[in-house]
Amino acid sequence: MQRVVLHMDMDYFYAAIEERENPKLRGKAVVVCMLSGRNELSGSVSTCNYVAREFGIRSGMPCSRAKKLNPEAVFLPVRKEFYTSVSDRIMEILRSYADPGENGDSFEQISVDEAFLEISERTGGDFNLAFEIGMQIKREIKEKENLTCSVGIGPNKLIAKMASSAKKPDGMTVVNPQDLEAFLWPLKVSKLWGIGDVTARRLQEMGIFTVKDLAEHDVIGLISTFGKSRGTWLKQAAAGIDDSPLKERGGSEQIGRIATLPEDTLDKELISSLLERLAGDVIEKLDSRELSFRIVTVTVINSNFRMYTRSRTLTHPVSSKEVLLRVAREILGEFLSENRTEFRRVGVRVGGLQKSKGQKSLFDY
Ligand code: DCP
Ligand code: MG
Ligand code: MG
Repeated sequence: MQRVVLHMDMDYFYAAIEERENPKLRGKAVVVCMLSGRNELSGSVSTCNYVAREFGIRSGMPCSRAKKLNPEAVFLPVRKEFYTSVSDRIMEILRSYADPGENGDSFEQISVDEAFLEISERTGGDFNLAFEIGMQIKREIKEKENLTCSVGIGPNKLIAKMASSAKKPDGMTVVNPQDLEAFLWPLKVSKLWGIGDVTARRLQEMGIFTVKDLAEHDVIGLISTFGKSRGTWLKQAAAGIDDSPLKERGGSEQIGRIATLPEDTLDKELISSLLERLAGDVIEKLDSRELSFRIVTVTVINSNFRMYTRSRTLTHPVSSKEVLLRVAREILGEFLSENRTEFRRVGVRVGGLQKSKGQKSLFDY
């Protein structure tokens, strides 16, 4: 069956959320800044809306430079947690459009605002149906979150990813297998997903400027410059070939809290009560995002500032404070039995996060 992959990327994501939250910002240049805290505008630009982009403002540039480019722009500080909660809801919407896929191989979130969906089964390889699914996704995100996104559809991840950035904002680009070359070949090699500045420069030195140039280049020449695997990859990518599967991310994100004890101590009760408070905070955060955890990690820093960390992995994801506390106390007990130096700080964090399905504790199983 013909494979169909969809890639979605939100438009000017952080700035779009800020615009949505404050309609007075509409029409103005909005710049979201990662402030370093030293002084006003000492950080870098996280992102900006399309009005700001017309002034040449871009992600990554110093905020002070952005201010020079457009003194009238509205500068806002990053609210990462808030954006992440919006992102989580969008990802849930997207996930519902992906093939059923059992092994986490039909949905892959690759950043806070983008994801791949395998839709080969749902569409039966039909790109017109894929287009309809893309439109539905855009409609649902618009309705539920009042935000726009751009969608790319292609026979693999490489093409889907490049298609979604072909038309932005609020774009939709479908690249049929038979249109592959027409889509890819006129592009500059630097536009090929996976080619960075260094590779692009080296290719240019070899006289390779467009993807077509790359596709027509002798593979042996590429291999001798870039090595076997990279050389073959370049040749294949230029032909629009990519067999890589989707991989559900194992939730590398962690949520944790750490705090200093009222005094350096080895008193189990004292340490436990702080641990309980921290665990409560962690659970609150998890609840607000409807997440369960599978990994519990406890960290202690003793009065000599040595740090000890130990984790436990549960058999099922849970969201219960009781379970978190029980496991955290167990680890703490081990640390206490092995250590004679007083503890100064303790922390608890959870990982292996995923959306809760309602279960509250291990005992529900
Ligand atoms: N981001 C960041 N720092 C960067 C790049 C991005 O903090 N150097 C954050 C802010 C973006 C979000 O990640 O809103 C998503 O990144 P994108 O590259 O998808 O950029 P945008 O969504 O902002 O804009 P576009 O419409 O081009 O996708
Ligand atoms: Mg984006
Ligand atoms: Mg993105």
